[in-house]
Amino acid sequence: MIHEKYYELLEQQEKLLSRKNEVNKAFYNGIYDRYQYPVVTRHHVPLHWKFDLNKDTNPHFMERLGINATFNAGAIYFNEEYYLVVRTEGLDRKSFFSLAVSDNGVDNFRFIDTPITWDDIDKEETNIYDMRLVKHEDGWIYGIYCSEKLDPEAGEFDTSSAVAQAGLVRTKDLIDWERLPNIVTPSPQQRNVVLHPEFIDGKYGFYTRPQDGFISTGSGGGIAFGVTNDITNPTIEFEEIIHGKKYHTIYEVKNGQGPAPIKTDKGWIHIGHGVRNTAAGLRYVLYTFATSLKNPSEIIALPSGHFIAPYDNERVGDVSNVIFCNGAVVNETNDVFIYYASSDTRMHVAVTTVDKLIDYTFNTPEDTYRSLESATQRKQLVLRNETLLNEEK
Ligand code: M1P
Repeated sequence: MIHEKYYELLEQQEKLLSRKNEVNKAFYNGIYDRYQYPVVTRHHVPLHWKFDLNKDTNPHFMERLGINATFNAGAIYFNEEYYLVVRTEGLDRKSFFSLAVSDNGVDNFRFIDTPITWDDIDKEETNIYDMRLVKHEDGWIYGIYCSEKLDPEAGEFDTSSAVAQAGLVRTKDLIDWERLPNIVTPSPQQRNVVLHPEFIDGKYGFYTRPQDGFISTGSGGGIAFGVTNDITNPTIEFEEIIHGKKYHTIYEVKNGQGPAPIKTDKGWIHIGHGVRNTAAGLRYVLYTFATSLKNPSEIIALPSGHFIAPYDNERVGDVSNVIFCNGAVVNETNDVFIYYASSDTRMHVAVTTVDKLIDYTFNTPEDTYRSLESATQRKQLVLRNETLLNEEK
């Protein structure tokens, strides 16, 4: 017999799931709209994923397998619906992937089916997270995720040193997934590996993020590009850094490719994250750049500063002061839905258009890398505007 509390909680949850999400009018930058509410939180996870509904075995209706957070979702626009593959973190700290879908991309996201699983080909793999979904021109939808295990070199009493690698899966329908071998690269560790959606001279192209350590990137830390011939046994022999970390920028400590780049008439538009250190710890923000249509490893535009940074309540969570994005989709009317997580806790959406993304990426001034030059850059804007204002008087 199902516990009566289930129906009470279900009614409450339905109010959350069906709540309309409006543009947040208090925020304006002309570049994208923010929305009033997060699009997916741990409260969106179905009750029967957390509770044993049976009154005989769960008389107090306790959560048996609680959920801690829902964040860093991969995204895809598929069959005219907006799908997220959500990093869903249980109270046991293990992340797993689950599918949530909405018909408008900004509200009414619902978890469907069951948590995603596939053949367990690597018994050392402990944690899995941050999937990038890519519909490749070969016809498959690929997912690349971070596959984490205890560092085999860790000393006897070291129970926290970990190794991150790029796990690879593919699917045709988002329901059945085939696990392929991890992507092998020259770097000892990898995170933020993303498949380019098109063949590059007949090869599969990847954005990678070589790193020496699990958190500290050491001699790595930039966004790199490399190729492989065989996606079913993927080895990238050579990775070339195309956008490295740099002193006194938003990506001073490290950076990483976000979702797969978006193809436009002017170039591929990328959304990445940049990390800098502060007295309060690492700060993660998003930025954009563009690569050439002829050569997706050649940067042709790089606006200064951040594109999306933690705002209001987004600042606080399990890992505060973090905005992270590994999912963005474009629909048939060229609206761009950027799914970003705040503070490793919940998912939000920012909505813009392909035209606005191009305008922002190609027309925002570049970083001058020095304060006085930055002041001069702004002074020129002020003077041009003052001339215009005087002319219109
Ligand atoms: O906690 C912030 C982010 O840290 C890592 O990102 P990166 O590899 O760029 O440092 C990831 O663990 C990511 O999941 C997390 O959101």
